[in-house]
Amino acid sequence: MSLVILPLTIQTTAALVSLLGTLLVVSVVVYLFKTSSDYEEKSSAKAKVYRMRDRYFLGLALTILIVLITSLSMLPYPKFHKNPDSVVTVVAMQWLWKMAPEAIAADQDLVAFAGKNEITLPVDKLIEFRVTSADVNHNFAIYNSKGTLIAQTQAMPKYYNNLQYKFTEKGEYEVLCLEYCGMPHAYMVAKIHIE
Ligand SMILES: [Cu+2]
Repeated sequence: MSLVILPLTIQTTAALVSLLGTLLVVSVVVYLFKTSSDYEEKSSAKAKVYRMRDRYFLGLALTILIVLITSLSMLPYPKFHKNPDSVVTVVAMQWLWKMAPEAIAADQDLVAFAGKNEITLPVDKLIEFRVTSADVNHNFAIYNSKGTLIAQTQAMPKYYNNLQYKFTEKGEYEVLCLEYCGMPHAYMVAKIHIE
């Protein structure tokens, strides 16, 4: 039998930490009950466990609160939202992308919108993608030439998500849909050329 060693990603670390935490709690409870022989000791052990549980709960609540407050200030909006150098409208629909280097009117018919699935944009300029959908939920995801996801946002009907991104390298980028939207979902591909 060979031992499977999982790579230490954030997920496996989190799983390991919760497993160790659970084992710790279980062993303390088992120890307390094993070492208490008569009823009197059992009820005092029970009180001890309850006290521990209260402290554990308070500690956990405090940790979550601190992490929440700290991480909220790290959210990328609207603090980092700047005036873009150019605006690109992106309309997703089953099963294609339409992109055009202009902002569109709120009442414009999205199905008739004359965008293309290929666009050329300048390097080192702040681009704002205004992403929406003409039908169901899609996800506008930009991949670099190495196949690494570099930016993404949800494409939702009747709503615009503004995604700002500055391409620092020239080359070919690929847009894929990251929200399953029907059988040909995987063929929803567009190209961004950065010059
Ligand atoms: Cu899709």
